[in-house]
Amino acid sequence: MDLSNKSEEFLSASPTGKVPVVVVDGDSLYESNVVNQYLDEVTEGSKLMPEDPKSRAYARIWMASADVDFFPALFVASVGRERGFSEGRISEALEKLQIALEKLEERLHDRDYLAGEFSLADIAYAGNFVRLRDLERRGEVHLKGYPNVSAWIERLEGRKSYKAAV
Ligand SMILES: N[C@@H](CCC(=O)N[C@@H](CS)C(=O)NCC(=O)O)C(=O)O
Repeated sequence: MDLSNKSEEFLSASPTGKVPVVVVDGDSLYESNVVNQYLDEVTEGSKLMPEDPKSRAYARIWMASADVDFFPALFVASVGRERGFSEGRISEALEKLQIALEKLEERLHDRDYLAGEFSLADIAYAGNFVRLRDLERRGEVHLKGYPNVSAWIERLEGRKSYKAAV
């Protein structure tokens, strides 16, 4: 999908004009965390949401935070210059990204994955690790300052499914 040149077919399927969107029997499902949960529910095999209700609630809390805190800040910080955003907006996004990384650092100090076991919560972040690594290469984010986050990123990047998807 060329997002700078959206087709009519795509626009009629995606109510927000954004990806991802999945059309099921003519109905559009959108919002990546919602789509991921739907796919997890309708496919066979090991499940990607925890069984325990409290762990599942935490998975949802971190999925929401990926959507509201992490992704918007990372997005503006990573593409801001090429899109002509103001320096003020970009530095505000970098500050918000640091706050999101600090929250992740704290969460991961005594667990390998955000909801304890590997889940859709981790996947909600992993989809943007490529952008985060870009910012690191550009010297705008210093992941070494977040050792728990760094180890978690490497753990996720090392998974066969991550390598196949990215
Ligand atoms: N909260 C939404 C965010 C979707 C989103 O922002 N998608 C971006 C790509 S990462 C997009 O389609 N941008 C195109 C546009 O805004 O025109 C989700 O998780 O699905």
